[in-house]
Amino acid sequence: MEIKNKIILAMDLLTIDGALEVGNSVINYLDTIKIGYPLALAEGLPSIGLVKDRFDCKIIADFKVADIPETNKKIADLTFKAGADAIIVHGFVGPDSVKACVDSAEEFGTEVFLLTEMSHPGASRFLQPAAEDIAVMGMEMGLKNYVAPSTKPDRLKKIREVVGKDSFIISPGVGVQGGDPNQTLEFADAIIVGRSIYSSEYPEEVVKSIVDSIKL
Ligand code: O7M
Repeated sequence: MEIKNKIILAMDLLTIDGALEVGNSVINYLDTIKIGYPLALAEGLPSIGLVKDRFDCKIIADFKVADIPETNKKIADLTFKAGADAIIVHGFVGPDSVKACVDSAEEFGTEVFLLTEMSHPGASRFLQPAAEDIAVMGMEMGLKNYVAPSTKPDRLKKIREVVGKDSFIISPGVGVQGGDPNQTLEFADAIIVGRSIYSSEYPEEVVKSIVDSIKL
């Protein structure tokens, strides 16, 4: 996936009006927006199409899909029908569950991002020991897109080693959670940034300063 300025905005706002306001102020600098449960549960699944149409941008639906294959397929189908260009899927549920989302993406001509490891401290207990194996599974399945944490550069580096230079990694945790854009982009292809941008009084200035600071 081509991502302008290597920045994905995590649009975790609770109203569509708020999301459109933030989008208006930053859309000159980015072309990819991540919509997850906060906005989709607050304003409904149509918020995906609404944001996509308003800004003519790509939408990555962050539903961290983690169910049995049959249910995963329904979730992915509904998400892509709503206009998402990609969906984020948990890897720990195993290859059959992930494949159900891949099958859906193939039908819709869209993409799957496989979540390997997470950025918060608690992820070290259960997910971290499995993360490299999850990445290996992704490679065995022929997946190209991965999510790995910016808050743990050593782990991000490890995941990059497993998936190789031709895979595409997006990385959350930059800003409020402590991740650094340039350090992250040593191993990731794009950063995901939420609160640092949308909670700022001046979102446009924040995005501009991140873009300026990134050695593209
Ligand atoms: O910049 P923030 O911390 O406000 O937002 C980070 C976003 O990335 C937010 O939408 C999280 O749900 C998401 N995220 C993480 O913060 N950590 C992870 O390990 C994974 C994700 C994510 O995007 O998963 C796909």
